[in-house]
Amino acid sequence: MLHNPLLPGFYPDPSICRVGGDFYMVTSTFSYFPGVPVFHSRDLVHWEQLGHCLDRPEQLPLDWRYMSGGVYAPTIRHHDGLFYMVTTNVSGMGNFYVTAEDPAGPWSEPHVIRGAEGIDPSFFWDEDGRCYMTATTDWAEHDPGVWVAGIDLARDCIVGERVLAWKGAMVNAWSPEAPHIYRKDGWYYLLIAEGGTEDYHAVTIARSRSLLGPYEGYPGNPILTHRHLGLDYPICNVGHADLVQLEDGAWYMVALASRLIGGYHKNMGRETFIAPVDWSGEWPVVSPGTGRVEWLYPAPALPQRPFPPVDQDDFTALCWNTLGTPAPETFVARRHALTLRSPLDWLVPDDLPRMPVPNGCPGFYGRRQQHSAFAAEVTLTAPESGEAGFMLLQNGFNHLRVGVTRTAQGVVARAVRSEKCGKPDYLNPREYPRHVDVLWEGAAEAEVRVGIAACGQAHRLLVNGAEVALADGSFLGSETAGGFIGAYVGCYVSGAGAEATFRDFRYTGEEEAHG
Ligand code: 6LW
Repeated sequence: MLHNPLLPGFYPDPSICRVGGDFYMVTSTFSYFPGVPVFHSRDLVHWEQLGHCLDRPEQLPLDWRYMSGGVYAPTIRHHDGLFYMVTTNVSGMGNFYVTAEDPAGPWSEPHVIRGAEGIDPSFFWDEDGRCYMTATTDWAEHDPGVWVAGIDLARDCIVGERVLAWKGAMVNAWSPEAPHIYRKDGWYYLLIAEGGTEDYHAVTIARSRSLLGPYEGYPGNPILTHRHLGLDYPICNVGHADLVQLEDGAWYMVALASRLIGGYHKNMGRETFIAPVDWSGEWPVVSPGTGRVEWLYPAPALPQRPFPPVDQDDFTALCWNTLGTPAPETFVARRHALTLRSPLDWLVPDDLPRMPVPNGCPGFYGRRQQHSAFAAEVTLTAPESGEAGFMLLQNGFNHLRVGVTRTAQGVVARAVRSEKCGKPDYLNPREYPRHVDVLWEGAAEAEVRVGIAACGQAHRLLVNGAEVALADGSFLGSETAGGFIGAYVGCYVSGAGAEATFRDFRYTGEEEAHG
């Protein structure tokens, strides 16, 4: 069966393409590094991560203090033996693309695209081999809508005028974005998202006989939305889709959606889901029979080809990320041991020293929370100075953490709840107040096992396997914390010169059965 979410955890804005019998998918990663994970499947059911498109600092300048900055929606396409990934770095170079012969990498240096505005770029090659680009208009400059134009990939620039292709199905549609173009039965189909990436999110479609339009909306729009299912429906925010056709002609759609946990809380942010599409007629019908994204679907008629499981205790595995583009001296990740050094005290309650954007990650190394019921633990050595510990981080410093420090009285372990008020995305607490509550404090040994476990919104903070504090985790939901990302569990150090070693990481998770 196809189980949703297809990619559980913070994997928003999915884009998919097929090359022969292989499927490839990418998602957005904002201020986490490496950026844009590349996934591979041979049956749409089982997925393995091959690598990242942006795994070198020079490809990905980031400002880690703005966690929902960085890399927005990517698109992956394949043409003439070359893979293309085009995206937007809103913290720096704008719209750019990278290429690779092998999707596992290495991917090229960034090609910044001159003359392209907006976000959510996508490429389309017409039958004559010419390449076109589509993206959102810059809404500060123009009416909200999506544009299309020719692109010269030899000169990395838009050629001719950017034509406003479509403004969306709804009158004064919110956030028309995520455009992709497909060629079918003599038509150019333009798929977009509108309504914004929260509760009103929807997928709509238009078509034209001419690539540059004018595009005419499908009278049956939206072709997919959950906005009419109410705020209690367990899968919400459905939108930002991409379509892929199998060799046997069947169509599927991947899209982002959020799972509600213990009420209207989206702790894991926006995840990747899949649905079958009936495009035997003029217009695609998504999830025929129900018209909404289901937890389970029959698998496509493809040989099932699973992959070996990922070693949970391997700090070099591809699921690990730093917050921001790391400076080499701030972390050393080996198979079963991780050393983190912090360039600064990034957890201070109220006064992050105003500084130029530190190029290093501030001392966080984590992986996504992927289950509504999970347990994660690691053993660490108490740092000589500063703090080291384990953290469940949403964004803007909305986090739960178990930290270890050395004091005059010896090694102290502390369970902390930090909730930021005001604009949640910026990490600089100087501008926005935050509440930091010490939930528990106690003596610890120089080597201590710390962890966080959750079942729904009941979050337990652990020291040496024992629960030392219980906290409601609903403040970690992205709808409360804000921003475009999702919760990470990870190791951290904080405090100029703080250094700690971590080993024996374990993450286990389970989901309630559906269907
Ligand atoms: C993405 C755009 C969006 O680029 O949010 O709200 C941006 N919709 O499609 C980040 O996910």
